[in-house]
Amino acid sequence: VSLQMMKHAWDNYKRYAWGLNELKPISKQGHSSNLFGNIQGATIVDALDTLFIMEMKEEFKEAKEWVEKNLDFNVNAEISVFEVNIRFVGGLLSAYYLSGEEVFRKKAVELGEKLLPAFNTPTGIPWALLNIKSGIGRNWPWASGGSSILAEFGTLHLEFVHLSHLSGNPVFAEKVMNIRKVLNRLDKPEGLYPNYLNPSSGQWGQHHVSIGGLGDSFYEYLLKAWLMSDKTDEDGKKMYYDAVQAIETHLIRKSSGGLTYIAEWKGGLLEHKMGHLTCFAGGMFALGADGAPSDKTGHHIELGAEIARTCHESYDRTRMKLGPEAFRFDGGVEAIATRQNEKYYILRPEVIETYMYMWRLTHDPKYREWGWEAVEALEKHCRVDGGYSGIRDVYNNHESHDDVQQSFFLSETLKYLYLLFSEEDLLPFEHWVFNTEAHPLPILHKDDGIKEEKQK
Ligand code: DMJ
Repeated sequence: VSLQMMKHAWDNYKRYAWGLNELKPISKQGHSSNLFGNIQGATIVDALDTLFIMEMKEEFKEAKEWVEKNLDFNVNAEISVFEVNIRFVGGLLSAYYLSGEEVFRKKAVELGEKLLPAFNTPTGIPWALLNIKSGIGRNWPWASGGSSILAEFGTLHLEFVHLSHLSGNPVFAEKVMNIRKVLNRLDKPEGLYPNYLNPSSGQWGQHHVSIGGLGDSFYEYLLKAWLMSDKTDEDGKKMYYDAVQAIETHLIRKSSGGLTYIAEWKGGLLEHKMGHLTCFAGGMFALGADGAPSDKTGHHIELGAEIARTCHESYDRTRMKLGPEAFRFDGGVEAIATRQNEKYYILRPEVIETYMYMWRLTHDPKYREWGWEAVEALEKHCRVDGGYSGIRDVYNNHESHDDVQQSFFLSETLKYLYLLFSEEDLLPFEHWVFNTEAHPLPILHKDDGIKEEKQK
């Protein structure tokens, strides 16, 4: 089914928005997001590996030809360093590792080089935004005290380590190792990492902590950096398990109805709200269970299962059986959005991602059942003639479509669905880690270097 869904999403993108960043499936035209400046083709690059994995060979070939001929980074564009890294660098790296086609390696390294000026700050903590022509960076105007964002500068590690590995140039890995160093030197309030860090002073901004937006994939990348290093990156490992300990103590709570949730922390006060983005953490806890101190393995799996259940409830308690952007545990509600501007669903993957990890790590059939419910809801409410669209209010009787087919729908949501219903020898966890945009990167095995030496 996810293959049919991918075909529908891809064919319509191709028909109405080919070469542009995303598709507007209702108005049947291109959608340009300013996250990518005027770099084009986000959907193509984001979808390459999904096409490959689903064996959509013709489509993969067309996509590759587009990349060869048209993907151009010599543009005067201000881009989001984070978004371009996770979608474009990540997408190109995966396409290279899966297909072995040199063009993807070349483009990934070329783009990586364009991103380097973002690190020209007094601390080496990169800017959020970068003009890739002039090399001038700055931060989001809304960010506390001119800060960079934890989930943005903390979500470069996996891709940059691979860029060094593939280019032979250590500079990429050095840049991200320095971020670690800066973080390790800082005092952390209650062992937690605030979402804001000023790249000039090296001081935290507002003490807001989140495992959802602004924080999320920083934690994910600590764990995955350790896994991707074939469990040699002890520093990443320690930072991850220490962070989870602090998160459990200060952020994880149980509702009176028995649902475990992860709250947000604002200078010591809890906001009892959980974002759809936060739902990825179920899969993360389960993936990290294996490396947890021996008496904690079962506990981390259990935590993953509880978050999966809570997020499933957030879907089940809506009219459309699709989860809202954020749901609350206060004012007499549990796992329900109460504010109008938190009731939308934009084809996000995090809940399905967690089902996929939980399925692979526990084989409890309920995760496939829950995934199936999501497929049915997507088909019923998000599928339109011209592709798939997000929904403005998942509690409503009637769909009000937002008219955007997000590129992560093809790279993540559909890929995780496909993996949820596939055999486990497809991208096994022993050999692959997924970047935060679901792009698989190979684990760099300890003996790889030795093998390569021998081959020579
Ligand atoms: C994706 O770009 C990535 O998963 C990112 O980590 C968070 N936001 C979207 C999907 O919701």
